[in-house]
Amino acid sequence: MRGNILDQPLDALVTAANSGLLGGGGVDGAIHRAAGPDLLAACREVGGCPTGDAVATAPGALPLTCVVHAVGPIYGAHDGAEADLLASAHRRALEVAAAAGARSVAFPAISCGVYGYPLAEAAPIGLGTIAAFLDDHPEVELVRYVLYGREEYEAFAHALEALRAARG
Ligand code: AR6
Repeated sequence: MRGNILDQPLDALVTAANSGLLGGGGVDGAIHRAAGPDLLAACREVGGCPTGDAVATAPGALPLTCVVHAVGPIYGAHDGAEADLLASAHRRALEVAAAAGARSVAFPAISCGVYGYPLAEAAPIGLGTIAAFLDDHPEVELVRYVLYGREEYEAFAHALEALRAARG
């Protein structure tokens, strides 16, 4: 759906973090502002997270099971490993959300803002990775992409149609 991820009453919100986990702009800035200083304190305790990985923390002031900090790749900065890193950031985000007990998870378009990943390339990678995870993990009941702008929404809607057609 199109919207602001902060308006989603799901168990876990995924944020598009950097590997220092010290907050930033974009969706991460919005989530940190809404969650308050306890979220940054929880991130400081974790200390960091490599690209392609994710960690769950307590959600600060947000009424969630957890916030999941997923670190996507910077487009063009990983010698061709970008697609694998984007897929693993999604997979790990779902793994740590499920391990924290979340049954519903909201995702932003990881790496598609400051990190420059083209929407048309990122959308099928993210959606395909999530669909494959859900096939094997019935304990996660709902995953929702929350796309901020019209362009993001259209790219993901198009990729979802293609994925549905491919999966029959
Ligand atoms: N709800 C949903 N999506 C949003 C929201 C929101 N409230 N705000 C922005 N977006 P970005 P990245 C979309 O730049 O590319 C940060 O500084 C936005 O339109 O947030 O992974 C981190 O600390 C875009 O489609 O994340 C890192 O340093 C998507 O969220 C770096 O940026 C992701 O854009 C990560 O860059």
